[in-house]
Amino acid sequence: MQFGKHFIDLSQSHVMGILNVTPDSFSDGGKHASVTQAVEHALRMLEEGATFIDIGGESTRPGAPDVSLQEELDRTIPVIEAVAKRSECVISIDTSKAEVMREAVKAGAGLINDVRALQEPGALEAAASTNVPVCLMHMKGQPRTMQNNPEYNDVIKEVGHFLMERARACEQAGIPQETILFDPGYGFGKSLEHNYALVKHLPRIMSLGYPVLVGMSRKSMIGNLLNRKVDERLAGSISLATIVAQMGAQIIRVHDVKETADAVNIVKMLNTIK
Ligand code: 9MG
Repeated sequence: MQFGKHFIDLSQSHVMGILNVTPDSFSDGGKHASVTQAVEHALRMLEEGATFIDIGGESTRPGAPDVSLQEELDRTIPVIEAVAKRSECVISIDTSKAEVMREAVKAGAGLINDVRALQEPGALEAAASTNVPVCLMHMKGQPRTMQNNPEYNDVIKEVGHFLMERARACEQAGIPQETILFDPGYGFGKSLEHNYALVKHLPRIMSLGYPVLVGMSRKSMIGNLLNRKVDERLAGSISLATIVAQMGAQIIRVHDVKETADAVNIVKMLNTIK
């Protein structure tokens, strides 16, 4: 798939490193200091084996405060410009705002990652105008309330229907089918059982014909099952990354790039053995 100026072979799994540029992510030693630290973190993740760096300025955790357009631009654009200048990776912009999509692609982003699947005003049109691929994620409800007893009759079917509907909306807006990725949205309006059903049946989502991006790194679906705090979820995160890599997931979005890249490389080796 072509991501801006970079072609990436999606016949194998790739690691996407998470770069949150929210105020709590880096030191508050001034704007320049935090851009420098963010870029250093991105470069480290690339050395460790990431193909993609996902840059986001709005936290989607339940209860996180809304961020204004200007604030999100101020947080993300200088970092995208600096990472684009210093590396040859695919930069992904994690946003739901049309204007951030446009400015991020101008600054060097090659993928739009939208947890709201381009449902915000102007997002479809903005994404179409950029000519870069889009990742459509399933979320039931809104971040603030999505974990209040989410219910489904058939979670796999419902997630699949939603993603196919959004793909149709994209195509009607002029986004080519071959530039769309799907994401089941682990942890976004799902119980523990819903999340693990979506792991077990990820091949059914993949059979819809779109490459998939998955994000489970350090999430509550690991912490709640294993009774682990956020900083104790590495083993669970790697286990899940290994399972979805073996299933053929194309992009795995993670905090711990080095360890995940090792796991993905072991899966790749096994898949070369006859
Ligand atoms: C921004 N963000 C947080 N979690 C995510 C996930 O699971 N998938 C995608 N695509 N983006 C996510």
